[in-house]
Amino acid sequence: MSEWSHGEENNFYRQLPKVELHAHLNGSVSSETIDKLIARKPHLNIQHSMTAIRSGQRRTLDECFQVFKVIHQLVDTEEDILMVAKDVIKEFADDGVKYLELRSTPRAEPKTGLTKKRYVETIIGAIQQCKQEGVDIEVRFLVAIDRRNGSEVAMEMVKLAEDFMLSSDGVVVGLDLSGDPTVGHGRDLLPALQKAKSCGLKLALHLSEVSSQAEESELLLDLPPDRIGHGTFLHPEVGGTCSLVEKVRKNNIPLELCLTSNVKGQTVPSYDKHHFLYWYNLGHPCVICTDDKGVFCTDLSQEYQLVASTFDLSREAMWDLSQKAIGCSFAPQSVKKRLEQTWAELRPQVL
Ligand code: 6MZ
Repeated sequence: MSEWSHGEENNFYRQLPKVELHAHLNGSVSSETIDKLIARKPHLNIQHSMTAIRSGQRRTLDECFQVFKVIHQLVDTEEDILMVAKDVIKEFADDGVKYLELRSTPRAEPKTGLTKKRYVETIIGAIQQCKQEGVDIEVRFLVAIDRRNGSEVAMEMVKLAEDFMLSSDGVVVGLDLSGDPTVGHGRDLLPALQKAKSCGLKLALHLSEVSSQAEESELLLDLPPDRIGHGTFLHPEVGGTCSLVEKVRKNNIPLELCLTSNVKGQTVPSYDKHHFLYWYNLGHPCVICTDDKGVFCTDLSQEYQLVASTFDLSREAMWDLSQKAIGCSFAPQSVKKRLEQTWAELRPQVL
């Protein structure tokens, strides 16, 4: 048990400098921003209960994907995306996040004239505006492939990401593979992912988020990806295999772990059963992330605090986790070096 009061603990995790590597833009929209979106589109009749899963509530993963569809109805113009992206970036900065990798699925909305290219340009614009306004955070962007959309769209996203990697001043650094894990098969997306890798895009892939994905994970781990989202069912204790674990360990592929999301989405039965412990005990790189801070009503400080209290980890161990996340990011060496300096300057004498 911690000898600190709840308030002191809270403060420590807010002030802890943090790295967020797994945040879906439309899943990260706060209730304050949802209010502004609802005010812009009252005719949709959308209420907060439809866009967020509150404390103590649980949903099936399928129901979580319905929530994203509701949010997508609210975010369908350039103005919406700009506002949402700026608000999300500022909220992460307010929570002590010093480096953020945002990911989002480019969407075309014929009704409003939005194109996939403008979608990405608008997010890059939001990142640049935050920088100009002096928001204390470094932000990079991953173009997301929704597995539901199949191989052709996946290839289109790779092309889009490649173009932006060359033209965005280093803001676009890679690709995310996400979406409903029960839909489609990674085998069909391999050519697109291989192409992405060969042109220098980093790959952060959702793997084994549900138990039926072992065969797909075997295949995709041979790429190999640069990071793994969730990886809930990779290890043998939950129906994965030693071969999967070996592949992850051999290439030292960091895992992005999102406790609240996994428990609220019911892919993990309770916090103490979270696979964080399995990988942490192996000394494997684990990065604590939020996934969808708006939908799951959390923030990164809360996730750190949750890991510390669930697994009884010291402040020193938690500081170490946050610092090691720098090395798992897709930032260039110069940025990593600067972040290391920030961590060194902010480290309290006594933890
Ligand atoms: C898989 C997820 C996800 O892209 O519109 N997404 N994919 N597993 C999850 N676990 C809960 N959470 C979010 O943000 C919303 C989209 O991110 C993906 C889904 O494709 C969702 O539609 P963007 O910004």
